[in-house]
Amino acid sequence: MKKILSRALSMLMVCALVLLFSCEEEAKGSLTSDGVAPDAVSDVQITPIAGGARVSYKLPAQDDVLFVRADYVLPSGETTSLNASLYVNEIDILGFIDTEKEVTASLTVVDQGGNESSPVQVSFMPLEPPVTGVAQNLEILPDFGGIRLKISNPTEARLTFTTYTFDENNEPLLLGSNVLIDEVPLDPIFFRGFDPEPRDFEVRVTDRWNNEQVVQNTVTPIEEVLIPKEGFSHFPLPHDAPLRGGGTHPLSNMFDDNLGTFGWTLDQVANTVGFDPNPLPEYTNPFNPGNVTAHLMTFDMGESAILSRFVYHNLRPWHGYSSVTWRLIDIWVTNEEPNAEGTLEGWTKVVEDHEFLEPDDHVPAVDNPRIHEEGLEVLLPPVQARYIRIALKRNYLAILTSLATEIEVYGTIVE
Ligand SMILES: [Ca+2]
Ligand SMILES: [Ca+2]
Repeated sequence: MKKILSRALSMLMVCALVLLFSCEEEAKGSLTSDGVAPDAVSDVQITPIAGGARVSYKLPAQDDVLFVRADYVLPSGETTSLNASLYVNEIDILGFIDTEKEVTASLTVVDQGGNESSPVQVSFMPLEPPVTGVAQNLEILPDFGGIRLKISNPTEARLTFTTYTFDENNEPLLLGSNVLIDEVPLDPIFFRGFDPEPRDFEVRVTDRWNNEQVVQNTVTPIEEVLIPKEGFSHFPLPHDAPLRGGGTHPLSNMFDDNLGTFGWTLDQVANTVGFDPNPLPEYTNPFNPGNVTAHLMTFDMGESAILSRFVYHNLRPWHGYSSVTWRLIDIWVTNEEPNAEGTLEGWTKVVEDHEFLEPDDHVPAVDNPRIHEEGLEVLLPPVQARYIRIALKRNYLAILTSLATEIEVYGTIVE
């Protein structure tokens, strides 16, 4: 790219010099047709690549050559062309899925006057395109209440994954569409809300040329239950956040199944109160600006479970993504009784820096009650645990304090 740019710049400088020295006729002359077609490309080399071929060639010697055009027909039947500037001597012809079918393209040299050389035909057998390999390796796996897609996309091609299930008449029902340009998805792709019964799912993988590969699987979703709140208890540990007002709003209010009651930890105001005086290394002293701090809150769920998700309900329907609504959290879990010193030894951090961010399409007046009533969800890895420890690192205020009306944890209880 740099090379092309610098060559383009030197061309510009030449043009500027030409104009400066009043060689206007020459400058103009190069923009009008000389009526003479350029010679064709020569020394054509074809290297099959994924989904097509790289075609390299030698440009003709004429001074007025502008670009090389490749013309070909895509598998969709669409006729297309691609231009390569005179600063490169190769062109990638892409968009093919069938590795058994020969592709033919023609290369034409075009000059500044629009005169075209005679075309040179090239043909090749494409190698397997990314969409094929990605579809072959894609797995539709059972997950809590649905499925999880396991995707790897080593070539980082831009691919679209459209997921369907089927209704009782076997008509496809769209579950969602995900575009992926990374090697692996940044966030796991889940589709949930199904009973634990065998069900057909289908993922259509398409590339930018609309080549499609279809993956199907019959999957039995894993049963997901709400871990009963009656079994929950606050499990205060050293280093956990102190309660505000001496406990007038105990953290047991966070699992009394009542959105009108809340647990409240002491405010951390202007770096003076509410902090752990002997902080854990994971959540260091906030009196040093820039250091991470957190409000730790620990709960015993009373049951050991394979975890699936955590849900948090904010204080007020109208708060939305503002005020004391949680913004940034870590979640730690352990299946064994936590160590009495309250350190994080023996705990596993299953969620790091989860941020509750307002979605782009969020309509506050409509969605704020939903945030309060339905809660904000965090997906958990399928780890077996009984104790859960939340580290609240930020809310939507400068004051760090936790006011939460309810929490829920889902998963499969291990008897
Ligand atoms: Ca010419
Ligand atoms: Ca409550």
